[in-house]
Formats: sequence, C-alpha cells, structure tokens
Amino acid sequence: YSGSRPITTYRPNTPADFELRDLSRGSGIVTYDCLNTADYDAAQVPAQATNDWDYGNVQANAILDAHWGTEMTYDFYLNDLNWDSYDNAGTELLSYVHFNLIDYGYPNNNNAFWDGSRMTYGDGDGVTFNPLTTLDVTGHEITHGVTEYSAALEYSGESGALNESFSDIFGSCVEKYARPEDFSWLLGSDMSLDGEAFRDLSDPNLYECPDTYLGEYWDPFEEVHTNSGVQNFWFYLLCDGGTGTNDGGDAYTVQGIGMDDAAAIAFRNLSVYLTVFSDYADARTYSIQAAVDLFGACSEQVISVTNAWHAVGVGNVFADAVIAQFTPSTYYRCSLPADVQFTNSCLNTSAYQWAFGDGGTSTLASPTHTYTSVGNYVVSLI
Ligand code: ASN
Ligand code: ZN
Repeated sequence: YSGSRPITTYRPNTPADFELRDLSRGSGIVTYDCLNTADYDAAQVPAQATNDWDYGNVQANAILDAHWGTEMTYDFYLNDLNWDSYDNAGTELLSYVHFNLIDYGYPNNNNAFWDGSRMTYGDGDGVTFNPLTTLDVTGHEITHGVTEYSAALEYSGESGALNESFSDIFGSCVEKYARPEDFSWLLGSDMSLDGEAFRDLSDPNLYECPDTYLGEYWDPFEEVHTNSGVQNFWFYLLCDGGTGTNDGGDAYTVQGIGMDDAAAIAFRNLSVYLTVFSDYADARTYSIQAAVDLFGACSEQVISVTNAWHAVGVGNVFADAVIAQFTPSTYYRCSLPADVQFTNSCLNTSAYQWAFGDGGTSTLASPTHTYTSVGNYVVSLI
C-alpha cells in the first residue's frame, strides 16, 4: 500500500535465509504468515534467500505492509512520544497476517485486531476491502496495546469511545509520520476496493459517526467505533483548525496547532491523566491540563484545545480568565498531628501560592499540610 520501502530483516548466519524479524527495534518485530488459517501455532515467519521482498501483488504483500507498518509505529511512538513499544518496556511486537476464518465459517475477514499481546490481520472480503494491513490500521491496533498499558480505558461506553478514538488518532499520526506525502484523515482508505473507508476523522458524519457530543449519529447504545467520532473530530480541528456550527447550534472557531503539538497533548492525556472509566468530560478537563503542562497556561495550544472541545459540544469556549479554586481532603480532623491534602482545580494557572492559616505556606500545585495545634484555619490560594 505504500510503494517501495526499506525494512529490517534478520539472517541467522551466512548463507541462511533472511527472515521477517527486525531485531533492531526494542525486543524485536516479528511478522508471521498464517497461511490463510486461523491457527497461530501453524503460522510461519517468511524467509527467503535474497533480501529483496516483493510477492508481486497487493494481497500477498500484506505481510510486508504489516512488517513495515509495525516498524513505523514503533518509531513514531519512540521518537515522537518517547514510548517504547506498546508497553513502554520495548516488548516484542508480533503480527499475524493472512489470518483466515474459513475454518469457522466466516470467509470474509474484514477485520484486524489487538488481542492483548499481538496483532492479527484478515485479508478483507476482496469486494469492499483488500487485506487490513494499511499503515493507519496497524497504528490503530498497536495503539490498543498502548492504551491498555496507559489509561486502560474500559472498552465500553464513553471510555470505550475514547479508547477507539485514541487508536484512530495515533493511527492517523503514524500515517503522517511515515508517509507524509500520502496522508489522509480517512481510516483504511488505502485498502478500499469500493471507494468507502472505515471512518473519516475530518468528517465523522460521512460514516455515520457523531461530530458533536450527543449530536446526530450519537449512538445511545454507545457502540465504541461510533461515538469515537466526537474526540476524532476534536483532534482533527485541533490539528487543522476550522469554523462551523455544531449539532447543538453553537458556532465555533478553532485555530489549528498542527499534528505534533496535538499528538503530544492527546498522548499526555492518555498516558498521565485518563483512567479506566474516564468519560468525555474528563477527556476535556485533562487534555486542557496536559496542554497547560506542555505549553503553559493561556498558551495558544490551551486555547485551541478548549475551543475544539467546545466545537464538538463538550464544555464552553476558552474563558480568558484565571480562576483559583481547590478542595481539601477533609474539613476537620479529631487528632493531631493532622495531614490535610489540598487539590487545586484552577483554570489557566501556572504558579501557586498557598497560606494554610497557621503560618505555613507552599508553592506546590496540590500540597499536603500538617496541622500541629487545635484551631480553625482559613486557607487561601493565590
Ligand atoms: N478492528 C477493530 C478495532 O480495532 C476490532 C474491534 O472491534 N475491537 O477496533
Ligand atoms: Zn479499534
């Protein structure tokens, strides 16, 4: 799908065959041919005497797309996001290609999936799709592994929609990273036989996914590949910018900040802040926080992140104001010494000046203070 590309292989000795094993990245990238069965144990690592690989047609070359796409996904995560393989521990990346379900009565395997430790790719039905080994799909599937080892977003409801969306987002980033000359916001377009892709991040409605929270095409049953459209469109607007009116009737204008900054913000949200049951409101709150961390309060990135969420119907436009607010872990203690944790929930802040009411102070974002004598204390945060 991507023309002629350099790949890394392995030759155990001379004159042995070259094998589709890349031992130069992390603990390795190994690509298997399932030989049109659904039997992982029978799968083989392709090997040949010369190191020029071309099986002559797009179907057979799916093995090479998967190998190269996995290498590029590994490089994108390491170089751009400082994340080593799917688990950030460099663990081996295994791909199983030509995985065919005829044995189970499903000949048209129009799917690819991550099962918790490896990728599997079907060959498509030959009518709507060729093999599912495009660059963006490989990035999508491996990102499911990244998500499992970071936020671990539960694969249902809004957390499931976010999980799916992060896979579409970073799948698109992999395509842009490795093949900038032939990038599109469509997911799976390279392998389409009928002109239809799977999804479009720049126009989710085209594939009956919502571009507005609770808007048209929002699925009340919360199918994860549908409601992912909201964060997908957020990411597209954040990268490229745009103006319009959303399904809630709100007019919006978003200045694009480019894919590098947008990806850094989305990844910090995924890897530092979001957790198993995070929802769209959390995605907004913590992507804004991630942008503050990376680019500073009131930066253009913070403004665009906020306004892009407003554009997709999650929260208000950026408010040009600084707001100080916090909550204590408790309002009273019955014994001394008494630790109280203060968690700030400020907006647009970058520095903190606390006075705990007993003479103690702190400049931490969310400090803990120990009270050592009985009394009422008024705490202030500037
Ligand atoms: N290809 C699909 C995906 O990665 C498989 C699934 O439905 N989980 O989302
Ligand atoms: Zn997925």
